[in-house]
Amino acid sequence: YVKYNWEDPLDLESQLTDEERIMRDTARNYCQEKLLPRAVDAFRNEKFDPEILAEMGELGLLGATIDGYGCAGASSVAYGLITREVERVDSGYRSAMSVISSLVMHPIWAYGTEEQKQKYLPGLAKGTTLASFGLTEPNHGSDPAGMETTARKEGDHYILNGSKTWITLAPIADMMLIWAKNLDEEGAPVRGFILEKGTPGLSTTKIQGKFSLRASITGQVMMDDVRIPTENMLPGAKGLSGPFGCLNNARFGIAWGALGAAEACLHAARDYTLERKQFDKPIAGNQLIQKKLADAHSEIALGLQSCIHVGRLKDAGKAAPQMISMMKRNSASKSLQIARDCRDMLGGNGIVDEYHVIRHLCNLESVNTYEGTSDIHALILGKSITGIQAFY
Ligand code: TGC
Ligand code: FAD
Repeated sequence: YVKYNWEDPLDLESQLTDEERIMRDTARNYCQEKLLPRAVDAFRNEKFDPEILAEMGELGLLGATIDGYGCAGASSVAYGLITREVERVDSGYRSAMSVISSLVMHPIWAYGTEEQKQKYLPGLAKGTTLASFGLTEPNHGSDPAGMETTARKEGDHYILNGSKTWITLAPIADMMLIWAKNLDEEGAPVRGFILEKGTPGLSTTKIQGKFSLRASITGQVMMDDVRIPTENMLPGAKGLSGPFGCLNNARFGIAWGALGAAEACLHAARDYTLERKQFDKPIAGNQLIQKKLADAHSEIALGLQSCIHVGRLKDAGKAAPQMISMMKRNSASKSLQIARDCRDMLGGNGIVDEYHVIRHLCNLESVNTYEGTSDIHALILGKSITGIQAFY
């Protein structure tokens, strides 16, 4: 037998390519040296520093799976490893990079014209163009099919009307990918439209009072007769499969990322319980503590192993969206439970931000909700198991 390595229990390391290891190490060094020192202040004071995206862009961490246009052309597993490192520091930073990489760059690359790719992808890859993805509306979160935002054609322009809410980066975005029903096509299918900051009729507000993802700015978007050139529509996406196709990538990244946050909590709890003495011995020497550590350690290892498996299938064109629903749901809900258990092991100190665990716990509440709530992903799986849809 080989010696057991508690920090890499199922030997993930040996399953990575050299290129993936290099990208992971680049991301880890950056995140630990440059991001971690800013995280507590950013969360405490609700500060999002846009410079972070430019720094990530410089290291090739944005749109990493795209080939060309200034992007790294890396594997899905490399993308997952990056999100794991970023979220090990803070889910809010991972959220910003997920939105840019999976929810804006991916659809432009997958559904856009060559002109749209040339115009937008290089700036997004550098992190000098900030962008948002607008699907959710005040009356339609889990059921985007009911969206009320519309586009209608007038000459060589589309006119957009409606509103979006809970949109990551919206108040500081230079451009937005807005999903709207196109009234000029039969059945008014959902289409993706690129809106640029400063277009008359387009406005944003910041959502105040968040107790979660405070290091990431979130906003509302209002569209009142926003006129955009017809060439700003993405021609390759028609219907909800367009935004859901982007969500497959973002949810895959979240599945890895949430486990990164859980790992940070586990490491903090291990360090703390080895150090902290009660009843004349380290609390890590108690069975109840060791069970909590063992449960967290096992769930993280099993979760990461599933993520790498689905990542390999994804790159081979053999992944079903339901696999990604399973991964996103499992990682988010298990990581949330792990964060709660780790917070408990830190006692009173567990609620203080300098120990980081409470920040991860608060963030993971959002991670469990956005990109499809835990229960919505259960219903996606339930539909596949039974053949019966239970959404309505
Ligand atoms: P349904 O009738 O099942 O499907 C409509 C059309 O979409 C296709 N489709 C997919 N295509 C690709 N990938 C997937 N995962 C797909 N799921 C469905 C489907 O084949 C169909 O295509 P077509 O051509 O036949 O029309 O859709 P439904 O209206 O019954 O809805 C089902 C439901 C509830 C599962 C879905 O609406 C859903 O996933 N709801 C959750 C909403 C959500 O995830 N919103 C995310 C907003 S973005 C965000 O949260 C960003 S957070 C910031 C960050 O990431 O950090
Ligand atoms: P609802 O859909 O109203 O759900 C409320 C509750 O009802 C949940 O528990 C849900 O599981 C349950 N529920 C709903 N329908 C059913 C059903 N049929 N059966 C059983 N239970 C059901 N969206 C974007 O488009 N872009 C973004 O960048 C973005 N960023 C976000 C950032 C943050 C910090 C947050 C919190 C959200 C963000 N979102 C974004 C929105 C996010 O995707 C939605 O919040 C999420 O999809 C849930 O929608 P909702 O909040 O309207 O909740």
